[in-house]
Amino acid sequence: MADTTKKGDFANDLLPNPETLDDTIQHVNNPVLDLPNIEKLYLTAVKGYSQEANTVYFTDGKSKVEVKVYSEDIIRIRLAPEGSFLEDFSYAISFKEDNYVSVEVIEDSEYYKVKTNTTICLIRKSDFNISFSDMEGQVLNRDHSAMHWEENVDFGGYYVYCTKEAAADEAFFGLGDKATNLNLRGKRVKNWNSDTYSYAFNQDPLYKTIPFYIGVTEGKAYGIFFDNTFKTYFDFAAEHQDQTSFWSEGGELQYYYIQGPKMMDVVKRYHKLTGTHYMPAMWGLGYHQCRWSYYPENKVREVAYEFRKREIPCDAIYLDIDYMDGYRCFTWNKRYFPDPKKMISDLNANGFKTVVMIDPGIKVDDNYWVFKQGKDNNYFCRRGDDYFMEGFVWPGRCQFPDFTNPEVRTWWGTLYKGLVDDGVAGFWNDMNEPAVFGRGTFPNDVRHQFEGHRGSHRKAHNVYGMQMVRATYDGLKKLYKNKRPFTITRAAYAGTQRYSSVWTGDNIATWEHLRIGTLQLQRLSVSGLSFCGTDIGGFTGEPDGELYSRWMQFGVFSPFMRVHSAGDTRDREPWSFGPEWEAICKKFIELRYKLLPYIYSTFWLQHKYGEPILRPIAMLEQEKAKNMIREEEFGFGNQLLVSPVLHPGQANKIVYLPEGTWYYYFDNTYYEGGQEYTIDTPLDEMPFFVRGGSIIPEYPVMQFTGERRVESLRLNLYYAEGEYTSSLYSDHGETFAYEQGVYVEKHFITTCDAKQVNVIQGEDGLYTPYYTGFDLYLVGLPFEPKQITVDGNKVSMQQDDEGKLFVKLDRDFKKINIQ
Ligand code: MIG
Repeated sequence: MADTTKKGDFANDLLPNPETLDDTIQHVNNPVLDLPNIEKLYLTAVKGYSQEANTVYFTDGKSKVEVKVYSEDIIRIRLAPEGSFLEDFSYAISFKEDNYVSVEVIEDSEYYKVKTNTTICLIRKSDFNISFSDMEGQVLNRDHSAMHWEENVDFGGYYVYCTKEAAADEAFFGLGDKATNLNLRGKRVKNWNSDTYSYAFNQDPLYKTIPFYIGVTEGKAYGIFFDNTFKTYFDFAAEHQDQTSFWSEGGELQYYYIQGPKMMDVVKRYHKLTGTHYMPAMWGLGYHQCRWSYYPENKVREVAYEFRKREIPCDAIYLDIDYMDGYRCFTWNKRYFPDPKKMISDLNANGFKTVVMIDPGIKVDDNYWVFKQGKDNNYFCRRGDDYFMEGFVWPGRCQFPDFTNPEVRTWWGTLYKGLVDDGVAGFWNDMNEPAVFGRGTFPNDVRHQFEGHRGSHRKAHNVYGMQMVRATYDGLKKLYKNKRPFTITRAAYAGTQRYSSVWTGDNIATWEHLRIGTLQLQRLSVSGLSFCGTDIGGFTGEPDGELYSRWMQFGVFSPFMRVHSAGDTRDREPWSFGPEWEAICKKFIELRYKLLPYIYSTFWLQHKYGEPILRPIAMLEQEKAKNMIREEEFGFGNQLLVSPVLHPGQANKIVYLPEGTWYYYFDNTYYEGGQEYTIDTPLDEMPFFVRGGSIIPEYPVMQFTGERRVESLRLNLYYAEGEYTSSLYSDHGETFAYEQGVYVEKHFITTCDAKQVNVIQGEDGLYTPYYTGFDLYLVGLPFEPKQITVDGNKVSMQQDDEGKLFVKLDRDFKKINIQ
């Protein structure tokens, strides 16, 4: 019996009619309060402290504050208004504290100071004001007023608040999928996962809850992660120009302060806390074609056939809900798909992977095995009064698994077996905000097991989708043996990157939404969810060929690249808009395939080091105030910079290039960075630049990943004076062997001056790549190469089929000198 939430877990759970239960249930997880009748309660003067290893407790006599040093640069603050903390549990955090950090508590007349080697947390004795400074004494973040709380008369718990000072120049980034400007200054946002079909600019909340932000003031950055799963709010100098607040409708006031001063380091440290995405299989980074829905089987085969006939690369085809039998998850509609195994294996033989949809709503039907198993084992969510949580979704009347129960997750993971045996390679989890027709989501009184820390839907709502896709991922990992699953989810909470990629939900085929997409993906990337994409072309509405093609161009530089569209729209394949647009789409999808070794290497930097895949200009050059409001250009990995075209009929656009040197990808025109340029934007090009000094690996165009093996990998060296490092990552591609060190991360260090170019190769890891050599092409060399020496031997340049010169290199070359 898995039903570990019991009637009586909530104070008001005795109302007989489930339909009237909404909003009546108390939070069991808030300490019981006997609050006097006042508005807000604040911490008062500090009375003393005690220390246990890395944790220091301060008290004002009644309330307690915990200051816990996680690592040199990460300090957690917790508030217990009544003096007792809640059980320490988090779905977001995957990190155990570093135990080698030194923690020192220093007391002076004004402050207690909790000090690591990089960060000081100051607790002001007189009023419990908390601030954080670096070793030079520069305060990066300071309470405006001490932490406070308020009785919530609506539901009997607390509102917990933290109010910080906002510096006049301070910029704010993060918060997941918000459809608004990149810099959040002046905005108030709310986190409550919501199915927001055709959302608008500034609409909030959306599908995801990532209560993490980065503040940048005077060129220095820090981060705050408010790990609270209840409905949370953030106000970034909106209500008061000099204050930033975050608060929640329940749970504990608990946040992590993350020291910078580089934005990049803040994001990396946030990833240290919450994990990164596993290495995706290479095909997951290819081009994916989706539609609501491709059916019957003939339609799927026809789409696949067209791709190959037209020689437009594609790696995956998606089946939306109509492949199911009456929308029953884990079943096939046998009329549309009489022999799924055969179809999938034929698709596979042509280089197409099949990805299918799975929703959380399980049809109430005693003849349906999934429902039967869930019912017999008590796996479905119940309401405060013990009735099952029922709601209408695609299959009709449904019940919903409690994914916050580990036993339910294990069961859910096993349900994929049949589809996996049929050959399905990836799964798409939708509607997991959770979404219910009519009422939107579950009522608040629905009970959740929450890993034994039982609670209402108020507490579990924002993690429901995350736990669903976690169940999916964990199950698939077992079913695929050692092969990497592919998963994508619409709803998410902080840390979901450990289990899945994400997309931005039901956007619209408008130019405005193309722009919103560029903002959302940059934001998701600095919020831990780097493997993200939009519905290219727009989900609802009709794009014209130009919008579709410009969106495809942005798609090349979206970490996840998939076209998707709603059922009632016209065709959306790359050829659907006529030959002129088809040619542009083909050119850009081919570009994606050329860049795959670079993209894969960038993914490694994300997986291993927590580097975001998309990098706003603010992150590339945070010391320049003007960059805090730039939002159209962004880095794609370390070495590429793009600025998607966001308007119809646009003949050129102004692009800011950061300091350094840049080459326009399509004709290798050279630019000095640190200034703006007007760049022509013909329809078949877009502003796309390579950083000088880089070595960019490039594949020949293939129709799908792994179509053939590359014997000699092309490397393009873009000349720039100075020293630069580029990485190239390879591994087995499909398994988790890289976790055992079976990968190779190569480093190319280029050192160039006016007369010569040197490249030194180094590497880590145990894997031997399948390519045996490199073809090194040189871009932007300021001199005619006269002499080339590879590991002490003189070699000469060779000519390729197009007459271009390159240097043929052994894979394991150590050093090359060109002069
Ligand atoms: O109620 O499965 O965002 O991508 O095509 C709509 C049908 C349900 C919403 C998803 C969309 C998907 C659609 N789904």
